[in-house]
Amino acid sequence: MNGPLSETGELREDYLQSAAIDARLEHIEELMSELHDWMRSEQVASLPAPYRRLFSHLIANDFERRYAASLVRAIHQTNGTRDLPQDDLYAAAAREIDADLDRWNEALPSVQRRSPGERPYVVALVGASGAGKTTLMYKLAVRGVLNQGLRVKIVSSDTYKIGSVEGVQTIADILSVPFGIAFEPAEVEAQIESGDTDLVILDTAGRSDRPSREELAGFLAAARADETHLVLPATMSQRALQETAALFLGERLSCVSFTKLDEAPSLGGMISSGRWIGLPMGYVSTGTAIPDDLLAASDAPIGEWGVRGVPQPDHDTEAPHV
Ligand SMILES: Nc1nc2c(ncn2[C@@H]2O[C@H](COP(=O)(O)OP(=O)(O)OP(=O)(O)O)[C@@H](O)[C@H]2O)c(=O)[nH]1
Ligand SMILES: [Mg+2]
Repeated sequence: MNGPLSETGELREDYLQSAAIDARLEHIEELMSELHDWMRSEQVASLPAPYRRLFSHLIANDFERRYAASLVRAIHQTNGTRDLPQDDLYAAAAREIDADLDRWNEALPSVQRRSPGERPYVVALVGASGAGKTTLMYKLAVRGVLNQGLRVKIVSSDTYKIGSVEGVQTIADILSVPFGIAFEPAEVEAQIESGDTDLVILDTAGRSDRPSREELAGFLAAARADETHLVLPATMSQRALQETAALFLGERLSCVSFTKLDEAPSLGGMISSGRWIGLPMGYVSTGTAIPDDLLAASDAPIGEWGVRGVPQPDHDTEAPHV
């Protein structure tokens, strides 16, 4: 039988599989042809084969092509005609990426205990819907309590989603940290000032339409945060990351923290868009375990992960997840 339909009139499984393979092959052919053009336009085509392979590898890992080419050319310039094995080339690329990265100096270790009546240190989290802001808030809260011995309060201004307030209350109870809800910007200051706390972490709603962004600006103005993190998932494409980041760049942002590195098929998009966004990298989140799956970007081998992939998290499976 040659047609796509089986005797019962359904699409044949083998037909579907071969159609999928054809589509994949077509995509690979397109990519190869683009790669060839890019190598020529980015002056990579004339480099020795191992460098061209490194370029292809970086492109396959979603690095922006100009950046991938500049990395490869820089490594070639440093090493001249020396024939480096692939492993050394990958290590050199990782070093080059790390040297390019601007990383935020984690402030939590230097947050002082506040005297009575003194305003706490405020960290605000903004960003894409579902990015992992609320999860990051919980992780930072536990980190502040356990690692720094701080009195931490979590404050949420996300009152839109059904169950979000109850959700924060439940987790705050489990983590034994006080929490507050701000329905209006005017309530933010009261939530920050009330209680003897050293550190307040403010979570916001991940809505990015214009009225919501204006409302967010109101919350941020009221919070007068010491640091404001733009939170974005590393699973987004470079283009989506940049488009989403652009919506928030009008705010006074301190850094960009990336989440879901464990689920990202590659980190080239995250690293390349991070350079485009132009903010230092704050934290990176590598899973849902609280607070284990969180690293200050300055402690994370981002270059290595960008070139060789993120290792699967190896944490205590008993750690709480949300
Ligand atoms: N795999 C993985 N999942 C994560 C990570 N961070 C958060 N998540 C999950 O992503 C989902 C969304 O996380 P939230 O923290 O609710 O995201 P949010 O930014 O607060 O979302 P909104 O409030 O809807 O804007 C949840 O299921 C989290 O468990 C991470 O680093 N890795
Ligand atoms: Mg949330």
